[in-house]
Amino acid sequence: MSRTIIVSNRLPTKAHRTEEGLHFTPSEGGLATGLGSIYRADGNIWVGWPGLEVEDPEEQHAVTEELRNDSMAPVFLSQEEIQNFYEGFSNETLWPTFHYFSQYAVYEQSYWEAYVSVNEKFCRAILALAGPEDTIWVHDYQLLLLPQMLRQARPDSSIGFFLHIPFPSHELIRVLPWSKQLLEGMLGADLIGFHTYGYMRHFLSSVAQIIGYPSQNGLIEAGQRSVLVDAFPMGIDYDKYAQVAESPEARESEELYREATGDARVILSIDRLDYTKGIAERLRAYEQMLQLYPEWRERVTLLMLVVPSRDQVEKYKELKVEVDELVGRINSQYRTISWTPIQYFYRSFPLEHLSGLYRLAEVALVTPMRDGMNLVAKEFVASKGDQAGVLILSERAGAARELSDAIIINPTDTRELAEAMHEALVMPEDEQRLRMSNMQALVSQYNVYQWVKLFMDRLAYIKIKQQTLATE
Ligand code: GDG
Repeated sequence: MSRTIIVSNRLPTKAHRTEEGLHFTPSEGGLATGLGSIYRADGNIWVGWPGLEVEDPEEQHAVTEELRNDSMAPVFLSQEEIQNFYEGFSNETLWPTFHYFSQYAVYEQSYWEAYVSVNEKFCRAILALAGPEDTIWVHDYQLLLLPQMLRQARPDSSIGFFLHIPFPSHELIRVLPWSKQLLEGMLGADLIGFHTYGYMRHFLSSVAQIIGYPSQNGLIEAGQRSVLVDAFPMGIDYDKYAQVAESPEARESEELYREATGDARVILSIDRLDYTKGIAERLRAYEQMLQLYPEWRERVTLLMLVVPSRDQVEKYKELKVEVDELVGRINSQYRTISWTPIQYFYRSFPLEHLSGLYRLAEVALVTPMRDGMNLVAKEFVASKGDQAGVLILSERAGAARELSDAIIINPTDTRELAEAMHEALVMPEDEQRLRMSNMQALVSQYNVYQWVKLFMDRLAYIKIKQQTLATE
């Protein structure tokens, strides 16, 4: 029987060590939801790191047993691997490079070696579980070498790869000392998916210029094999977000925050702490809006939720300080006895609270410098029901390719962003509803289940196509 093996750096469940022993909490991430229906089906399995350092073989055994009951298999990483492979090569080399922040990238041989060896570790774990008939779907930038490693061991297996972050221009890729190995690693897959056609074109041009493989209509002639490249914009579980938004818990939390913000109109901003998300630039634009349009002072509040992330990496520590200072300065400069310009939270919220905030906000600011897709934009749209609301969206988020009814801005242009906030606040309700319902139609149709289906169908298609090409 053929099965599907999903592989990602993190499992959709996180293990925690407490005084009472090990605890497991499920992740509510989009990927976990979208693939939930697949990996829990007969015999399928999800392979990844459980998010905790576990060295003791007995404890490893306990974790493995616990996860097995939920169709998951752990790959354990040592402290050194977490530092060099995950925080190092993945988050200090690849992440900045792929998001056009090359100036932040660290080129460190020991990081690279750890990256190779952890990809090999994943490969061994998969080979121990998967048979030649099984379909393997590898996810994201932490595992770029894995498709080729798997291919060498299993020449005929069906292997898919999806990149969740942007794929940049080949001018950035060629700066990486290991660019050729990374591209060859990806080319081990039969199907390589990106969020947008733009990323796909950059990848094809990198492969042509750096490796010399030509392509036609997304089909690369990679030596003896053909590899298909295509765009699959990831969606969300639309119905889940729409339903949670109607729940009593979400309404209650909306009321709670409304009491705190009083009569002020609410602009919402939600991101992981990351320099790619444009958080500092957004704060400067908000300040500019208060200067350009003083009539909004005391009448608008920026509700900014920043979720802690990668706090061991230097650049993230620096960004935290910058954001804290900016919020402090703007609040102290403009606040009055009865009004705080920015309500800033540095923590993560339960889904129902997030949903309450999506309901409350009249404007959502999604203004990353670069973002593979950005699911917050889509979740805001899904949570609005028949309410009005305006999305301000960066042209450099993958989501902008689909959500053309948002106000699309250049996130480095603080003046344009300040003007967009004003435009959103005065937009007539009819226009808001029209734009919102257009976006809702799109986000509900191209949901995460559709995304999984399209990818899997395309993977099946290329396997058949390869056979016909081989017999021609
Ligand atoms: C990567 C790519 C691409 C946020 N705060 C809380 C919370 N969240 C949830 C959101 C959303 C998710 O986290 C963030 O997803 P994004 O897509 O916005 O961004 P990344 O984490 O950077 O994801 C990105 C994505 O992969 C998928 O391919 O879109 O471009 O960078 O779902 O709702 N969830 C809860 N509490 C919070 O406080 N429960």
